[in-house]
Amino acid sequence: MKLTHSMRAASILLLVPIATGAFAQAGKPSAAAMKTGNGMGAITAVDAKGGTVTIKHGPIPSIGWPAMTMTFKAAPPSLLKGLRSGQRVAFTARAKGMAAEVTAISPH
Ligand SMILES: [Cu+2]
Repeated sequence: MKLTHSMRAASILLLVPIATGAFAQAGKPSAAAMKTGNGMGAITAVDAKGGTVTIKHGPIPSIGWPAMTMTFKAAPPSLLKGLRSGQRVAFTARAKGMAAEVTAISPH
């Protein structure tokens, strides 16, 4: 059973750097909290004055969102030029907690 013991020791050694890496990432909450992802959906409202767009979008797994309807701040607001309610769009979103921005959006 000497082989089994040395194999177990080897797998413990392999796990240590992985666990250390995860701990180091957890120490940077601001970097970890900002997530980006690409989504598809339909515009339900555009507020050009407020610089926001409301999109009924499908799931965005990289941000951890299910399908939902939500309002995004447009960054920059000029992204909203030419967009109107009812359009189907593809977009890139950036989320930090419940604050969400679109950084790119185009009719699809
Ligand atoms: Cu959403």
